[in-house]
Amino acid sequence: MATLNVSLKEQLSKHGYLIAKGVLDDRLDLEPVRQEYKNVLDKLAAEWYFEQKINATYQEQPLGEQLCSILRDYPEAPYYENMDISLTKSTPDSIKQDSLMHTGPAIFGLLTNRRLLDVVEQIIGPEIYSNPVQHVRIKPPLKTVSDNLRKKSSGSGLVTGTQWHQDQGVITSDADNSDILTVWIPMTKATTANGCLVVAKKSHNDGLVLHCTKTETRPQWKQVEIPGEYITEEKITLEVEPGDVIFLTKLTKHSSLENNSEDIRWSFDLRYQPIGQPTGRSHFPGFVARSKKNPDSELKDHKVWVDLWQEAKHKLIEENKSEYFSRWDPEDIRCA
Ligand SMILES: O=C(O)CCC(=O)C(=O)O
Ligand SMILES: [Fe+2]
Repeated sequence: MATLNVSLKEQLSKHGYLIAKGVLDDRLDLEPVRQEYKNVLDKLAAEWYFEQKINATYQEQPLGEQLCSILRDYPEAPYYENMDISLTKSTPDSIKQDSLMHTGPAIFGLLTNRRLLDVVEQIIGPEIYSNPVQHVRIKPPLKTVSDNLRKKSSGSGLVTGTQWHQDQGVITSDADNSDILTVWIPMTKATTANGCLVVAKKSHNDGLVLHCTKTETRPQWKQVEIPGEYITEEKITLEVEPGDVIFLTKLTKHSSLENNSEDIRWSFDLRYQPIGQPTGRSHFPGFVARSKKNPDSELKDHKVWVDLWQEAKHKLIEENKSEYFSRWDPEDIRCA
């Protein structure tokens, strides 16, 4: 066990990324999540059908097909905001009462999954905090994405490809010394054709590089982009299968390709860090996922997690705050 500990950590610190094969069990770990998301989309479809935005609920179709059918009728359907596991929105206003996100029990199950945390523990140790920077990315085939949906979601990387960035570049600088680990989980096969992750090999050794706000990017998005000339390293496409997990350091430069396939491409990205360090998203709630020192501090109750997000949302509404922030100056002359 001890040698394995050293080896995963060493591999990650050597290359800036790590693929752990077969960490999760399809039936036990991923299937409940798939079923939960099918219910989420069915519920959204029922609402949109009631509002006469779509011609049918397409409930009998599998999730990928159903999403494409919905987008055919309702090309701007904001499905990604309702399904994300964070407060995400498509308008530049503040978080509102009806701002939605998904916090179902299967997601809490994934965040606290024992098999996943066992591998995370090998990398960051046994005092594990779930960082609230977390997303679901269900990306329809690019050819089914309308111009409006593409523009509306542009920069979020939740609907179309993700621009080159370092994860440290999209958190607040108070967490620059936190050891945040990115954990990327495929729910469908991730291939070059359907928009898998691309990493720049050994790109994590030179600190944080310049990120620029893309002109096309609407100001509500915190997502920014590393200019092409800063990506000098070898680019590696990471094709993986459900059950595999990709780990990235907070400084690894990465992006994802467009989905040029015929079906959806679906992944989660979660973050973990040692307990007690700033998360870089202080207005969102994290929790103790595992603690060998103080097992009683571990969050076990899904309901409490849901309440934490509700409280965070109400606080943001009260303070009339937008979740938007960026550490990068949109006027930076180096970005011209
Ligand atoms: O899956 C993607 O498109 C991007 C994921 C990403 O940027 C991340 O996991 O940090
Ligand atoms: Fe990222």
